[in-house]
Amino acid sequence: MLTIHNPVHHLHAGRQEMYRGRLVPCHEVPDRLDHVLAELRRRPLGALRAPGEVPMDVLRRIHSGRYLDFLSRAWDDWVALDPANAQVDALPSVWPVRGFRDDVLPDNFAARMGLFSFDAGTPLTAGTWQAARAGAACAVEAARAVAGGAQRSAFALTRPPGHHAGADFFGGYCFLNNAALAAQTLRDGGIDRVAVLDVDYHHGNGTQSIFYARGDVLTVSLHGDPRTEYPFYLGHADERGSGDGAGAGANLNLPLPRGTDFARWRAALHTGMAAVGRFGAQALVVSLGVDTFEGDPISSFALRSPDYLQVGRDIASLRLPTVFVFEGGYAVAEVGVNAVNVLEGFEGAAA
Ligand code: SP5
Ligand code: ZN
Repeated sequence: MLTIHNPVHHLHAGRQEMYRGRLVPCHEVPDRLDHVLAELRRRPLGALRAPGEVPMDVLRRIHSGRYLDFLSRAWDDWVALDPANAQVDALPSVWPVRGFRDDVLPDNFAARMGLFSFDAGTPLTAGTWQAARAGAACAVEAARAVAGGAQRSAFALTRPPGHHAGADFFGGYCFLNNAALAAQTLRDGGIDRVAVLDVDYHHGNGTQSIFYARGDVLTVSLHGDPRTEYPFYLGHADERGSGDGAGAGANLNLPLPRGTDFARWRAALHTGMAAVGRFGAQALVVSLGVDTFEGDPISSFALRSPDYLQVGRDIASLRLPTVFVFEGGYAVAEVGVNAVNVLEGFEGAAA
């Protein structure tokens, strides 16, 4: 399996996220990716390379122009407010909820930051834009390799993650939606029906919202029940795609309770895979979060390291060209073993 890794991921290194009224150390740290890379070097699965640059018009296939303008300039705007800001991460603190307008772009930086975000857990840092853009390039190149038939599968190994990012907002440690960009690249590469299977612990709200009205991309997510789990406001089972559009039926959420073990999680995986099969997907994007691990510090499922080999074998049984995109997973020391277990299980079964 070809791996495209983000060589500048470490340029995004948030210091603190807001949690229960306090700033606490970020969970989404550069070490995470380095552990996956180290494990891939111990258990090589194929070629490993860095991406080239992704053109802005490719990002515009998924993200709005005004969001990309904001994101690409945000750090400079933040430091222009006060040179001392160069030593501080930018976090939003004000949001336009129901009844406010989002069509007038405020001049005020904090107000613009709130317009383009949904939580205070996602610091924007000096290198966020460069890291996120290079990460998007990983996803796009992995998808191109698969769409063109050069590879049967590929892995976009990047951070910051992407599945919480919408067409015009960041949040949940995510800025650009790498999985959505991969799915769109598969579509633009001539594949008519694409499925996104999101196995991260958290609901892939960004990916769902991006494709919600579309019938050409099926989105399936297995995740902690949003009644108790982040991102809380989306991810319920009755969200089936926009009713009046082509998207009706092209979204499937499989919320699961805290404490879900592998047997129960795997049954939901099979339900999601059956939907991918019924949809007639010709290619698959897997949002590969391993925060379903029993030792994850911010999540509450109970998968164990060897279970991830079986996850990979199960996904391989779909027999689809597949792009894996790295998402969450915060048990830093185990994240490499768990992610590479999925890929190795997949490769072993796909052979
Ligand atoms: C990509 C991804 O997995 N994003 C997850 C974002 C979760 N953000 C909210 C986390 C809440 C942190 N709670 C800290 C609990 C410490 N015991
Ligand atoms: Zn997650």
